Amino acid sequence: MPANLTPDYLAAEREFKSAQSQAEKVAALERMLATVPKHKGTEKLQADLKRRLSQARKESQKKGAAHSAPFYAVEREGAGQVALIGPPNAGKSQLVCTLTHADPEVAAYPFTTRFPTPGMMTFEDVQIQLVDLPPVSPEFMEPWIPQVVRYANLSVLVVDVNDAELLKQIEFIERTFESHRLAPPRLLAANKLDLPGAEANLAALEDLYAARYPIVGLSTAARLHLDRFARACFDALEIVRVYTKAPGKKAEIASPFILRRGATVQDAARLVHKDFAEGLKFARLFRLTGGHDGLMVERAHVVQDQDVLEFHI
Ligand SMILES: Nc1nc2c(ncn2[C@@H]2O[C@H](COP(=O)(O)OP(=O)(O)OP(=O)(O)O)[C@@H](O)[C@H]2O)c(=O)[nH]1
Ligand SMILES: [Mg+2]
Repeated sequence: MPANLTPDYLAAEREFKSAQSQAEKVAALERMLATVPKHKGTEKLQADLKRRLSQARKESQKKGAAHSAPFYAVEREGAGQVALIGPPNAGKSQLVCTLTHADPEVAAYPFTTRFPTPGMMTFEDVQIQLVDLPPVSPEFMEPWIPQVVRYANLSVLVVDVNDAELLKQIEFIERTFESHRLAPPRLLAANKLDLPGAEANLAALEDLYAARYPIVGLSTAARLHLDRFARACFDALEIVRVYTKAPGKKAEIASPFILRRGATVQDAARLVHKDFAEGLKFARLFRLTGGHDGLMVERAHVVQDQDVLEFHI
């Protein structure tokens, strides 16, 4: 092995070794070939890389994969980003079409979706970003999906509750998440509840998986339980809404501040205004839904969803 390989080359070689898919291997080999020092001492290595690259390209074409792995970063917007993961034809795109203004293609055949499509779903007074993704299945998975999942705040598993392959599909997706070291999905959305026999299938699914996931049965087509789905996404994000009010005034309910569950009055103050954060003595706590009227709370007090805070400095 020639001694003068560059750090760029060695990094590309490490990428090759950890490549999970054929497309990732092709991309890594391309980078290795581009970064290998070009001189007499590396001629054998260059020839070897070219041979391996053409081999890897053939393999990736066989599997219908792309030549190199494109990267799709979906910029986060709203209170949280939720990646929709599921087998082909589960209704992921239909869900995004129905709940947001986005318009990904929906079709009765599998592998319709090829690219990520974000859209904003309204839950009460917050916007949650859903990201429609191509399917995950043993036949094929776009190699960039794990990157999008890793970047999202969480993923939701969307399945067709009537699919004969349902349990295999869930197991396959769980294994895929494990092998890519992805945080497991935090919610299971069982779609197509409008079809005959779906309720019984949902009950069976709950028997098997209720201990592992919160499960929401829904029908995108019949617009059934979509509100439950939105609420479940909000809960899974583990965020809380906090409103502010000035003394003697009404609460500012137009746009809540979003905090992580477990955040304190001090964290809320920091988000609202630097002056509140620095000089905060105490806050008065109200509830948007009524109650707690003006209770005095300290900085370390943990806020609850829909708390209304009046800061005193
Ligand atoms: N009966 C019924 N059909 C549905 C429902 N939701 C989606 N579909 C149908 O299921 C098919 C697949 O829907 P898509 O939204 O394209 O599925 P997908 O999960 O995005 O599929 P891929 O992009 O291939 O992964 C379409 O024919 C939809 O009309 C539902 O709630 N009930
Ligand atoms: Mg789709």
